[in-house]
Amino acid sequence: MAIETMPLSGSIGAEVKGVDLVQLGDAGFSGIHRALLDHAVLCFRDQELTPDQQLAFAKRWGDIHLHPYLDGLPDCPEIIEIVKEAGERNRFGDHWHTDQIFTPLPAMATMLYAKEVPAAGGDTMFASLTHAYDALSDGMKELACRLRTYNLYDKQAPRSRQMAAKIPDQDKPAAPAIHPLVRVHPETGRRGLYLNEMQTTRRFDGMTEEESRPLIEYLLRHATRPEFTCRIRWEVGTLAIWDNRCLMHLALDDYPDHRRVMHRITLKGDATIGVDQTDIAA
Ligand SMILES: O=C(O)CCC(=O)C(=O)O
Ligand SMILES: [Fe+2]
Repeated sequence: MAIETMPLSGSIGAEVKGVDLVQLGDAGFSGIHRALLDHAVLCFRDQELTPDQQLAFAKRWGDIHLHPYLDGLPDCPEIIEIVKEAGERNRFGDHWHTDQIFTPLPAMATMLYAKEVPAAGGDTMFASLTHAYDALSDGMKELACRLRTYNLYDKQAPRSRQMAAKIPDQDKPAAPAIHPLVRVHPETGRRGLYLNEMQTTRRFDGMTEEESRPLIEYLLRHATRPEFTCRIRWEVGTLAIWDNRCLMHLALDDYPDHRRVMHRITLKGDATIGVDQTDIAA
């Protein structure tokens, strides 16, 4: 079923019009699924969802991914409540990243539902890793296709009081995850860069941090060029879903005096697939 979408920028993102996620039929859902593959991030305005209804919508996409290090709501553990109080910094997701790259099976998609937002500020930004890959030179594409990243969650990173309290075993070290630097999207077949800022993507596999830093920093600068991005301005009742397999995102920390509360669900993903080494120049 064709659904009505309004693009958020020239590269990625769309607002979906006229959909009530509680009433959505199967044809409507498959239109939304198609739209996510086309736009990488979708938002829906004015949704009224209880935690159970948000969870029911999430389950239409597949199994729920439980965060390895963060606790969920006591009566709905699949939902993580992201809270920033007035007077605190927002530290959750305040750097360019794709969710759970630090696990062997990173989340396929993330869904955020806005419960309480400032009148202005607290937007989320997105950057297309597919467009970023496509815009590289052939030489850089070939090099990138041969590299793998070493990713590690930083349990000690600065966090707001509420978010730090959701990490139970802060002293137990996290396990690293290795992924291809160029990931093939399992549904579209398109290639994209796949990395986070260096607080998670520490280095290339088999190289030192010092050796890796110049190229990681270049690729991040390249991938976050304004023309590869879009931005969601939240209202209470906005629900967004994004595809972690082909974009990065960043939560803006520009509303120091306000509270913001979001309900977040992540969806299970597959093992990452790199470019077949015999196929690199394709
Ligand atoms: O709060 C936000 O806007 C996004 C936070 C984030 O990075 C996430 O939910 O994965
Ligand atoms: Fe995130």
